[in-house]
Amino acid sequence: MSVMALILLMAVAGCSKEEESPTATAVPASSDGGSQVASGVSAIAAERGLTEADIEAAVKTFVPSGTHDEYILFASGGHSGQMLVIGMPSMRLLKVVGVYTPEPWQGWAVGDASETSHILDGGDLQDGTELTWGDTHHPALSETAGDYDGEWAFINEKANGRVAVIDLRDFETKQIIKNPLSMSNHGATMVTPDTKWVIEGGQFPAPLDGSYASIDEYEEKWRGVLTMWKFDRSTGRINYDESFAVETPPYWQDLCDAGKLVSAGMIFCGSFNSEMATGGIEDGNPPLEAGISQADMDYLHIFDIDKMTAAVAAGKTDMINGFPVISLETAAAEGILHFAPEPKSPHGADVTPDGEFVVVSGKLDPHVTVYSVPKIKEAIAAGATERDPFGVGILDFDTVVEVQVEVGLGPLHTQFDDQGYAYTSLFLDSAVARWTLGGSFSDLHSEPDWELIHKTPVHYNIGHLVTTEGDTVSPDGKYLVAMNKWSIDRFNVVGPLLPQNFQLLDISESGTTMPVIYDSPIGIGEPHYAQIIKADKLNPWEVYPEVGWNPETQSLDPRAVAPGEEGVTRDGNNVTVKSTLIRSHFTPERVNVKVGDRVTWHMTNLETAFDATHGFALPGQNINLSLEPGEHQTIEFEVTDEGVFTFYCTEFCSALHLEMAGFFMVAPN
Ligand code: K7E
Ligand code: CUA
Repeated sequence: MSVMALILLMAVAGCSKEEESPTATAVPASSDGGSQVASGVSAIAAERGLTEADIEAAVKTFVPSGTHDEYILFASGGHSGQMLVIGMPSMRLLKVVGVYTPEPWQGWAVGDASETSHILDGGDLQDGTELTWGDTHHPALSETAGDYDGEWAFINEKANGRVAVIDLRDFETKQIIKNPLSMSNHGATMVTPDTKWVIEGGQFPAPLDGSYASIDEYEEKWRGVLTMWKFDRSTGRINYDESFAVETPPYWQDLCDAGKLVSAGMIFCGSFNSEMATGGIEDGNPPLEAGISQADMDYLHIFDIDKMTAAVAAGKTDMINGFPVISLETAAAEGILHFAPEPKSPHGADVTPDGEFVVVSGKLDPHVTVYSVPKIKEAIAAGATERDPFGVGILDFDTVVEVQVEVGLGPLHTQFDDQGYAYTSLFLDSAVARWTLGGSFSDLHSEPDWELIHKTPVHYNIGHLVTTEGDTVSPDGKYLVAMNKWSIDRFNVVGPLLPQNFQLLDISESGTTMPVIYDSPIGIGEPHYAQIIKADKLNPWEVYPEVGWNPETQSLDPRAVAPGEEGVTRDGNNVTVKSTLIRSHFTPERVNVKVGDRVTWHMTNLETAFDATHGFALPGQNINLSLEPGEHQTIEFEVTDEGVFTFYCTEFCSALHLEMAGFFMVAPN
């Protein structure tokens, strides 16, 4: 069925734009005014029990074969440790980028032999413990002047406190860094509007040097941390030596957002557990979730980047685990950190596109609290009148809050569009709330400012939500994706572990029209957050720029093998193999080694054709590589067991793909 036919059908059937009309009647099978095409479609619709709203949703999301999606969603892969790349509005999964977990299709960090394994090793614990999974939460796209530039992506890893850099020329992970001070993070990753800094906010406090301290010393010795990673676009890497951290009180720091425009240079992080509860239900204490939720207010953390870098330049840092840290005392004294009270177990802290407001949601408060950045600046200039037990200045709530808007139960995160609306996820209501912004957004909408306009039910238990280019200075406002934690009855049952449900909402119309138009099951981890970029802002390579390209260095590899250079050479126990791959053979096809040899194997894919990827599977050695057109890889491993092993290509690359193989023969020594 074609889009044209569907449009025809809607014209014939007088399709209504009313949303959320699951009870609407199915399209009648016979249509008196229609063409044959339309009646064919209406017959299908009748047979399948589709309503007019269903057909409208289908037409909005259908991307015909051979055409491309308008937007690309970069979603966290949750505890799969990966990052998902999804086309919109079709919601087709385009790629799962290997980040913190080995990914065999991409040859990503499988085994110990490859260079990608060494990138993953960059995130190993200080004692050398290898990590083979991660819990990703918040991807961040690189920005120029506050707008996505399509060059880089960053993503945090909550469970062990890591940050990764992904190059959007080839959608591969290039760097993984382990935080030297913390075993966890959460307000990560966010970037400043120029991507000079990648922000890694913490979550669970602990002594920053990794030592033991009794829980009775929680207030005295356990600490939180905010880490500022300096990103260098010229190298495409985080520069560890120019990075630093700020010590924070042992409250549980949560989501962060970087200021932009009027708030550029500021960082806002929510927190909970100002109570400094430490649990101990087994000793008769209130359980953690009750202890943490006692106080009416927690603290929005407000950081000043210029004051941080001035303190670092002035040498006002301590070295902890070899990493410069601005102490809590210095942060408080120099005004690097201020607090603003925030109500009832806050979660999200989101800066509006003009940078003028920060929207905070308390999970146990039906309101969102909107802070005014100019008022925060004035209050800081006037001097804080109160201080927390660690000496951090607390700004007066009523002085810095612009307004509170009642939106519904369990508000978590907020996103923005181009019509002057904000969208807040309501976990307990299982809904997306649309409400109006004031200030510079007032003229964009026709309704009164700061007012709830509409709620669309979602299915179910929404966590984050994300709008098209919603974190930039100029959101597009076309689509919203509700990232729902539970899917319950929405899909075929696939056993007791259910997929999450990304629901696509059309937010292009104003007022109360905001229908769900697609359900997309996510059967890999629990994605928390995502960002959506206009697809034409991305400029990825179709093939590597030159034959012999090393994706780890993003340059021509001096070890690349040219046709005619193939062969096996031996120097004592060191065997060097030089291979080329092209449809449909490996050269050489016979590699003879002995037990105890150390093998260095250079492999160059000579292909320059779009999509002509070859794989390299070597049984017995836990090796699988993906060599994309032009790619060079070098692997190194030791041979411990005799036998004959047939290596083969793992990508069905040609009619004679099954013949693309060779023999790795290990003789006894
Ligand atoms: Cu799941 Cu952003 Cu980690 Cu909220 S966080 S849902
Ligand atoms: Cu190369 Cu299959």
